[in-house]
Amino acid sequence: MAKSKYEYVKKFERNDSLLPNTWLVIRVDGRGFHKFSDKHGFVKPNDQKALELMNKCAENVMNDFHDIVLAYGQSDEYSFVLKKECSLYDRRETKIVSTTVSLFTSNYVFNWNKYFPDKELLYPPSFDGRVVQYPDDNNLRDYLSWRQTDCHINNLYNTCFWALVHSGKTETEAENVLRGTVSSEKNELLYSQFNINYNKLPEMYRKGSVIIRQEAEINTINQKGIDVTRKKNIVTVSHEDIIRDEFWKKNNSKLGLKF
Ligand code: DGT
Ligand code: MG
Ligand code: MG
Ligand code: MG
Ligand code: MG
Repeated sequence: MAKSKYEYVKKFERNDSLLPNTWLVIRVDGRGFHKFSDKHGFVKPNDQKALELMNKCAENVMNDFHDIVLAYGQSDEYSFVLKKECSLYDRRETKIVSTTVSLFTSNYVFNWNKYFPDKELLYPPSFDGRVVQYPDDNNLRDYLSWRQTDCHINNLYNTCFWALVHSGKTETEAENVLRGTVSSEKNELLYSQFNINYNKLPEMYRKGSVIIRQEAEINTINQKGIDVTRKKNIVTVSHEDIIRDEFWKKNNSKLGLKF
């Protein structure tokens, strides 16, 4: 086809190819979820259903984008790790980030009613997205450790904060009690004042959610109508510790890592 005289406008597009042979980490994060969680009456500090909805969105993103080898989520955020050799959209940054964010967001809205059948979605939620490139395996692992540590620090603080508030303290008083305290003091406060053993709280709250593909045996019917068992990689959510070696030793070969 002959080119139109308008064709030249394409030359204004920027080349935004990401570096080859680097891990790509896309992080999506709820926009203004402080307000969103308040308006929708999320349980404080952790709303089981809201977190399960986030996990569902991430599972569906992974089922659509096969280059994602691992996802980690906590609070209103999810990180997706794309394998080094990923050639999705010729590694064009805006394509990769924008499709991930929009697929995550549409899933959030699409699945809302399944998780909150009695709660109307009051306004359309949105998520932001970014991509970070990690050439080095250790940096990738440290990135994931950073997010899981963030989950732990925030959850310990928030658990104390809301226990204090629910016991009658004002938010300012609760902040004053917690100011300058270290982890062990927060654990002690929960135990002595509220009889809460922090380590017994649900793992999803303390550690966030990790999604990888696990081999599973699936029973299906083949084209001849015969029952057969097939091995299939299924995206699986767990709440494991991804800071310690154990997780990596177990999953290294699957993920193409060597820790
Ligand atoms: P942003 O990301 O800069 O647009 O602003 P926010 O408001 O989304 O702030 P962010 O992402 O730093 O913090 C997440 C907020 O979402 C935080 O205020 C707590 C809230 N949130 C996340 N998960 C839950 C939950 O399960 N229950 C409740 N009540 N709140 C949650
Ligand atoms: Mg923020
Ligand atoms: Mg947010
Ligand atoms: Mg956040
Ligand atoms: Mg098109």
